Parts: sequence; structure tokens; C-alpha cells
Amino acid sequence: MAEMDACIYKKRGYDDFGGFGRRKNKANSKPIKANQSQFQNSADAPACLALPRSIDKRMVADMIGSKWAIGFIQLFRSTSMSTIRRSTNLFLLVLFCTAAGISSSYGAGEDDFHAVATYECIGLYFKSPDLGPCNVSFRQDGSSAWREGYPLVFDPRDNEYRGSIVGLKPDTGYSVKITLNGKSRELACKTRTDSFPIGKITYLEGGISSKPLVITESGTPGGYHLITPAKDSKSTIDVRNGENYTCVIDADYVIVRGLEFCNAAVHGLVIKSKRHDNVVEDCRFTFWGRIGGPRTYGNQGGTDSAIYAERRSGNLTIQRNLIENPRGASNDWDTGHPAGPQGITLINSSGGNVIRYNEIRSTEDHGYNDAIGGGSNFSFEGSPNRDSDIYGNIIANVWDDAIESEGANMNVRIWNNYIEKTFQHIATACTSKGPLYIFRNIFGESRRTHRDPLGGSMIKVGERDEFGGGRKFVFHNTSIQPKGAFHAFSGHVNPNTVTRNNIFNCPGRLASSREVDTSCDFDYDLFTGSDRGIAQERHGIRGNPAFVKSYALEFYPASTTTRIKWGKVPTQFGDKTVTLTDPVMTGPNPVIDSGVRLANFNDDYAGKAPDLGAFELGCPPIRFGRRAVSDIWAPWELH
Ligand SMILES: [Ca+2]
Ligand SMILES: [Ca+2]
Ligand SMILES: [Ca+2]
Repeated sequence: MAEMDACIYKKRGYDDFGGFGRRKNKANSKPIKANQSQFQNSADAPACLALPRSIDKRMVADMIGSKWAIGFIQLFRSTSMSTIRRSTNLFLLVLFCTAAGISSSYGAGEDDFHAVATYECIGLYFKSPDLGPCNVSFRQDGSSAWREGYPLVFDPRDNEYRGSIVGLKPDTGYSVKITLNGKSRELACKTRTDSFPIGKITYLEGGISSKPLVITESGTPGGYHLITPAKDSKSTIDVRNGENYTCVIDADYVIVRGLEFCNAAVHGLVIKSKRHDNVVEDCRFTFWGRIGGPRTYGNQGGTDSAIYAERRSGNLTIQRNLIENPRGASNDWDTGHPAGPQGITLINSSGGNVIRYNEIRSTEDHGYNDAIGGGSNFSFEGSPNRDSDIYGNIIANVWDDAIESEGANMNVRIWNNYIEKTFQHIATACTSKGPLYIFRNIFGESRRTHRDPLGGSMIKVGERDEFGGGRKFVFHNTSIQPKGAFHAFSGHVNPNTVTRNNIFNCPGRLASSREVDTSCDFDYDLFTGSDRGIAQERHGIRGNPAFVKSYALEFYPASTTTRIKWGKVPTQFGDKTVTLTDPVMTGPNPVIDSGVRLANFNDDYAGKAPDLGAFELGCPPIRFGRRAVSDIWAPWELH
């Protein structure tokens, strides 16, 4: 992986904005194209690689080693051969392999099982050449009961099973057990703590400073270097367009807390290349970036960002910030691909990022290109790359993607976000490694341009060259109408996707109609449009969803919904039958209790079964934004 990354890293620009047309792949290292990644785990999908009866996959793997086995199996499947010729070829291959002395393949790196934790999730990695469903269970320390996790996904390019456990507590120990073909492996893992131990504290003077804050002194894992205003005061860094950045972090284990940053000429806060374990929290960023209209009106600025993390920085925690009103503005799709300011940008991150409970907004005239994004979009890195979580954010006023999660997307989880006034809600082109989990997000208003209210997609998909093939799981998301997303998925090719329990309230298409060589598995979703594309939805739900009216950002399903029954309808009133014209009929809301169980994703449902969408009737609400978890007030709003 390392060499391959380096190669692609050098040869590609860091942001190609999702691309106009195909670029020729120049990388000299070509992994197996990912579309061999088969379903290993979804309820109705085949359990593993489907093989002809005359060949035993285990036998082949044992004989020639897993790395060769899949290629061979595919060669075997793809060639139309008689049984006799197959047997002969197999015999010759065995002879060749034995002679070449490559019969033993369980070398170094195989059978390796490890975990990478964030605060609330654990990403699992298990190297094994053996094929079969790889089940997961986990147990919090001190508890005797094992809980079922969602099965891992096999990636034949790496002989690796990968997947995530979600909904965990920070700073808590867990045992994790996986079982493949009757053999179990177990490991102990602790989630990261979000109560950061503090070492040195630098208090900034109250008031307004026109000098940029440049942080070069690192903390340690046991004692973060905290930079924050002096007690009971507010500190504002306002460089009045005289400096490129209001803040630069060129250190590790640093916390920037509770500051206000204004009028940076380019980026609000820059995290230098390869810097890691930095925290930006409870800050306000406003009026950054190059002034002027969008690129098409003469603005040279590209991705001027409130927070900009340079290449290979990682383990960043960006939380509870208010990011609002960049000085520049993105154009909209009337004049080509949007270009302009961004909220949070990561460039080929090293992963391990948590971006949560931020509020990113502007006016429509000073809208973002992407609110959370970066590059390289088509790569095995990208933003946020891997082992990362994006959740609880409120995002609005975006002309391209509210969340652009593109690149490896390896054990990346995106949930509980409220997104509105955007074109595409969540962009995933590409997902080159996977799996990517998108669940319980609310997709509000979408529009293509200032003048064209027709919405974009809930989820933008697509892949290019070898950059594709990662599994995408899309569970329990809700799209809100009217004015919401027009399509559930964009029309790009979209292999290797599993959807369950979503409210796809979209008048356009559900899935692309482009055939893909790996099957997708769309099922148990409500879809209100008419073009399902390749989506089967064998157990799809029809009807109009309805929501309980709420003063807050709450989208609980209402117990009933209405529809018009056209024509003259005999209707019983007491003992009288009256004929009504076009009556409104009241019936049960189709999204209630019509979902399927998804281990670890809807364990706490209420009623007879999980509801479709993000909110479960009878369960606590999802909370979004800066005060989603606790009633935190920042110095810049108190003083
Ligand atoms: Ca984008
Ligand atoms: Ca990008
Ligand atoms: Ca229910």
C-alpha cells in the first residue's frame, strides 16, 4: 500500500473537484479492480464468492495461496471450459504450483487481526485468505453479554476483512470477537478518550489581536498543549486581510479552544503537513478567504477554508465550531462546477479524524463549494481517508457537496448529520477501499442553482480507473420533501452498495440504471419516485411518509398519513353510505415498523420493528450541532 499511495500521491493533483471526464490512470501499480469484491454479509446476498461446483475454493487457496487463488478462480470462471479441460487445467496448475514451491501462502501478514478506534467506533481489520461470512460480536468490559456486530466485508485485493462497530462509549474497553468458518479470534480494544489530558496551558489575552496565532510547541499524549482565552474573557484574532491565516498549528497534541478567528486572507486555521492529534473546538471562524465572486466571475480563490489540514495530517478532532460567512462565494451549477470557499478541508489525510457537532453555514450568496471535503477524490487516501467519523453536524448553504467523503473511505462512518440547502448531500466518489457507513442522516433542502430549485442527489456515487470497489452501507437515512433531494443516488455507476431502512422520498431515481459487475443490494427502503434503476427493492415500501410537526430539528414519523383517493368513493357514515368525490383517506404511516433488523445499527428500536429513516418513534431524538451533547457556551458568545 505504501508504495502505491506514494505513487498516486505524486501523480495527482490534490483536488480535482470530482472531475470532468476521465483521466488516464498513470499509477504504475495496479491492484485488482475492486469489482471482484463480493457480498459477504448482507442478509439476502450470497455468502461468498460463487464458484462452479467442480472446483473447491479452499482447495485452490490452500494449494496456490490466496493471493493467486482469486485470480485463478476468476480466470477459471470466466473461461468457458468443459469439465475435462477444467480438470486437466487444474491438474496442470497444481503441478506447476507444487513445482514452483509456492504451495504455502500463509506468510507474514496473513491472519493478522487488529482494531483502530475512534471515540465511538472501532474499525476492524482481519487478514485472511479464507472465504466465508465473517461475523462480529463485542462486549463492553464488565458486561457479560456479547452483542452482535455487523459482519465484516471481504476485500480480495488485500485478502482482508474490514468493518466497523458503531455506537460505543468513549474511553471504554471492549472485547471484540470475529468468527470465520467456525474459527474465532478475539482482541481487546479501548475507544479513544475525548477528555483530553492537559499539560501546558497558554492563555491568550482578552480583546482583539491582529497578529496570527502560530503554534509550534507540541504537547504529549499525556498532556495536550491547550491554547485558550484567559478566564472570563474573549480572544479574537482578526488579521484584517493582512495575513494569509489567522492561525497555524505546526505542532502535535495541541488543543485550540474557544477562540474567534476573523478576516484571514486565505484560510482561517491551517494544520501543517503530517501534524497529528490536534483538536480545534468551540471556536468561531468568520470572514475568511479571498474576496470577490466565484471563479467564473473572476475569483482566483479555490478552496479557502475555515480549517485547512495539509497533506498527511491526521487524528484531528474538529468539534463544536461555528463556521460561518466566508468572504468569497462559490458559483453554482449554472456556470460550471462550483468553486469557492469550504468549511473544513483535509488533503490526503492520514485518517483517524473526528468531525462532529460543528455548524457550518453562510448566506446563499456566499455559499460554499463543499462544506466538509478535500482531496484527492480519486485515490486510496483522500478526505477523511480512513478510521474517521463525521457526525452530528449541521450544514447549509453549499453549492456542491455538503459532505464530500472521497478517497479510501476505509472504515469511515457518517451519521446523525442534518444537511440542507446543498446540491449533493453526501459525495462518495470514489470509495476505493471501504467500507463506508452512511446512516441516520437527515437530508433537507437541495437545489441546483440560485434560480433552479430542482434538487441534486442524497448520495453522489461513482468511481474511476482502479479507484473504486469499496463497499457502501446506507442505512436509516431520511430525505425530507418538498424541496429535498431529487434523486436518492446520482446516475454514476454505483457497485457494491447495500441499502436498508431508508426513506428515499425522492421524485427522481433511486439508483443508477448503469449495470455493474458487482451486484448491489437495495432493499427494505421506502421510495416515492418511479425510476428504481438497478435497485431491486424486493421488499420495498410504498406510500407517503409523514412526519410529526416539530419546532426543533426532529423528524419523527407521524402515526398516520393521508392520501387522496381519486374518483367517487362510497363511504360509510354510521349506518348510511355516502358517495364522496376524491376523498382524503387516512391510513397508517408506511415507515413505522417496516424496517429490518440490522445488528448494531438499530438494536434499540421501539414497537414491533425498526422504523424506516433516522428517527425511531418512541426513542430519544437525534440532536445536531454545537449543543447536541451538552450545554457548552464559548467565550466569544459569553463575553
Ligand atoms: Ca465536491
Ligand atoms: Ca474534493
Ligand atoms: Ca418501530
